Amino acid sequence: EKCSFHSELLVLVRIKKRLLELQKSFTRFTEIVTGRFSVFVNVGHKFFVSDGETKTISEGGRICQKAGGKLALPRNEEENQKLSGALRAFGSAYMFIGANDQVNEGQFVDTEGRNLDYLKWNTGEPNSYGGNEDCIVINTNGFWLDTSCEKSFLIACEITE
Ligand SMILES: [Ca+2]
Ligand SMILES: [Ca+2]
Repeated sequence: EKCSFHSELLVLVRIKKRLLELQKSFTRFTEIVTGRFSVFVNVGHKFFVSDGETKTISEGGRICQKAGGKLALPRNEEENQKLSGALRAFGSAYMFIGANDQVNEGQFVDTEGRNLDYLKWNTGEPNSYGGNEDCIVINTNGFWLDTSCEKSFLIACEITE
């Protein structure tokens, strides 16, 4: 009798803990949806959000960091398709993604400096045109092009649940 009561109490504590976790993430995503971000695409545990504004990559990075995320970077085909879909929804041609070869020319890394396992270069890219293309944009077909980090393009952030 005593033993059974104890295990039921344990289950109750676990449910309560999970409930609090769910409430926390619900509040967080409500803030995102009702806040500045209008596009909200979910892929697994990842969310791509965008306010539809064009910015330089450094401005974009700051906005994403402030929102508790980082610049969107597709890590697989499914994420890449979702992100190019979001780009099409805005009617823009290109969107910056969170990778660059600013440290070692030709060696593209994410914002934490890690090598990329997934790449989706357009034909003839990266071509480092004019020797000044260290950032990446994705096009509406989901292909990537290296481009100048000084230009302004649509920005999306990724937030991981
Ligand atoms: Ca480059
Ligand atoms: Ca290029």
